[in-house]
Amino acid sequence: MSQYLDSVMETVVARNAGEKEFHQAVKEVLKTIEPVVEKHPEFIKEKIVERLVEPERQLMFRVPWVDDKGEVQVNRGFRVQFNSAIGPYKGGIRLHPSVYLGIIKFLGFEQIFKNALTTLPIGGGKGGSDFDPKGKSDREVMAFCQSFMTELWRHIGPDTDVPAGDIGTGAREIGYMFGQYKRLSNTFTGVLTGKGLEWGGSLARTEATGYGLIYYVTRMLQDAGTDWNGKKVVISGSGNVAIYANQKATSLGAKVVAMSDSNGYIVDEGGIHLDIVRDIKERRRGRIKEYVDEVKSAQYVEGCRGIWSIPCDIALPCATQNEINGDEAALLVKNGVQFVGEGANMPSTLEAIDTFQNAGVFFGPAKAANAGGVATSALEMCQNSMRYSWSFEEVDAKLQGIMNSIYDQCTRTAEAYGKKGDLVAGANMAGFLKVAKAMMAHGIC
Ligand code: NDP
Ligand code: 2IT
Repeated sequence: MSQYLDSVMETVVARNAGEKEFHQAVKEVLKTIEPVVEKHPEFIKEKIVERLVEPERQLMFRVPWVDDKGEVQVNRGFRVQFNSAIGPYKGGIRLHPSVYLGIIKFLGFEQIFKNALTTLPIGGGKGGSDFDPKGKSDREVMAFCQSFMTELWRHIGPDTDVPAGDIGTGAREIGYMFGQYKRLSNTFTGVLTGKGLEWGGSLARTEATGYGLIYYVTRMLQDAGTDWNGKKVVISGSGNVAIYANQKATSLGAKVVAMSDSNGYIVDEGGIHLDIVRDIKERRRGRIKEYVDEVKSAQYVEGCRGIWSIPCDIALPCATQNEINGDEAALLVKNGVQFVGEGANMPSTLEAIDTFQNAGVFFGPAKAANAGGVATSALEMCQNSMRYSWSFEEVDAKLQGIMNSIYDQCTRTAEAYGKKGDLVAGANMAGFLKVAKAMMAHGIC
């Protein structure tokens, strides 16, 4: 890193004390954009990087609600409106007990560059709460979502900030939040994405992140002269991203042998039966270990991190941040992994990324590889504005076109700045360039 970028990093750490995930996300970007910054001294003069690492607005608020025992619960809500240089703030809402400001800021920061790569006009933002939907009744989830939106609604809008799903926020939560927004604002607008198909949602949004990941990795495979056929794949997580990544990879001839949740992982060497996983996860809201009750030949192992000890050709981390550390990356390499595609946000630590890249593993970074979800959210916004809807095939074809374009941007930008084959640098530099140019055009703001 140049002395200049080093000093920006030092300021970020000092100003955002204790927010280690945010520091990591910023460092990953600053480590790779030096060639672009060198070529554009005007970015330094106008303090583009210093402005980019500072959110435009950060909201933190109280979310009180009443549980089924009649007790009052108090959670904390967040929305970080990070950057609106190329469009309204756009990004999901994470509901997980680990959520604090540092997590929402890392996600919001990543979202800026990811959204820029989609080619669509969306800025970067992220929200969430330390509320845990697991084990809560539908009524409790509704009470929380209504209270959360009772504060949030005044800060968002279809041309201002458009939230969506993320960990713990699926169709049910988006429904309750949308209902409350509609009631408070007395408007029916596309203020959230990931909506139900009956009330403004887009076909293929549910599948989009997982499918998009597979479309992106398909290009990586093609560049290496191969394809999915017969490849052994390990996918962490068993939520929205993991399920549809499995579905698409399997349809292209891959064999997915392992999936996980936060408690442990299942191994089914014959190939995981996705219908059983979907029944457990989507319909029963159960745990992945229930899989072995139905498939006797499969194995369940307690503890989610062991999943990276399973030999595979392709690893797709689709659960959460920092789920692969340097040692786990080294183990994957030792066992022969050739491709890694990040479905989750920042699933690999900085050491893990270095380990993969130094070993010659073809590595697809989250900002590019998982951008299909938010891209299809932007297609949902587009359909809402037109008061129209496209067929599944139309949306899926647009998604494929977008993932191809993202892959091309990553490879071309990497090559143009002397980093041929480095998709991490390519994604960061391409996303940064687009946002930086828009910020330059807008003057100091
Ligand atoms: P879901 O809530 O549907 O699923 C999350 C999965 O990851 C579950 O299997 C969950 O297990 C597991 N998980 C969550 N937190 C942890 C943890 N701390 N340790 C271990 N496992 C964990 O979320 P999504 O599938 O939507 O999101 C998965 C990842 O993909 C996240 O990083 C998200 O930010 C990212 N992403 C999501 C997009 C989307 O459109 N949904 C778009 C782009 C990125 P358990 O059930 O035990 O909690
Ligand atoms: O991390 C992400 O890109 C998402 N959770 C999806 C955001 C969106 O607005 O669809």
